[in-house]
Amino acid sequence: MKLPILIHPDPRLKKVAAPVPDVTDELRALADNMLSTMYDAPGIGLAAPQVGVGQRLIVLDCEKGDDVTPRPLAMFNPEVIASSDEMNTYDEGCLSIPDIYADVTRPEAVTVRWMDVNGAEQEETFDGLWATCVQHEIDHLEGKLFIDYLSGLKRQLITRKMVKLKRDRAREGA
Ligand code: K1U
Ligand code: ZN
Repeated sequence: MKLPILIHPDPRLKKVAAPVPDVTDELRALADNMLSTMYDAPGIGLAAPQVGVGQRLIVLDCEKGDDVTPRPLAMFNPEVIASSDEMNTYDEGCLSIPDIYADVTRPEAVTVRWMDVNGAEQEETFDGLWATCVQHEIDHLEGKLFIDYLSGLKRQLITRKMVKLKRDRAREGA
């Protein structure tokens, strides 16, 4: 099932999400629906607050291209437990801030610990786009957006554009 994605500004995107005590069937279904929503968008990641759910769940698949095997991952309570000193800059986007891209600098590699859909603890080191994306998604769980790394002026301009986009979409739907 495809879920509606919240567009910035929205107070639900600014809240710190709550830890998941255990993985229930309901949360497994939510993870499945988030993956369908992400692939359909299309995107390479999605965090539960973006679909209005204030729980610590993210999904991602950064295997881009036609000839690659998909690698859908759902992470409950993901935590960065180590970061590289080396940094990487990527032109990031966000499904909650459509058609806006900006350079964000983050650690090039991160080790993440999380609980999988079976409730088992997992740990893996990610680099490249996977590292960028998993950090972007974990930021969503802290109520942080990639535009929070930009200057106040750029953030203000982008926020104004999004307010207009939401107004136009509401008018189209009316
Ligand atoms: O969190 C989100 O809103 C999803 C976001 C993830 C992300 C993208 C780029 C850098 C860091 C995190 C997106 O997926 S935006 C769409 C996008 O980047 C994309 C869409 C189709 C193919 C490839 C990329
Ligand atoms: Zn995002």
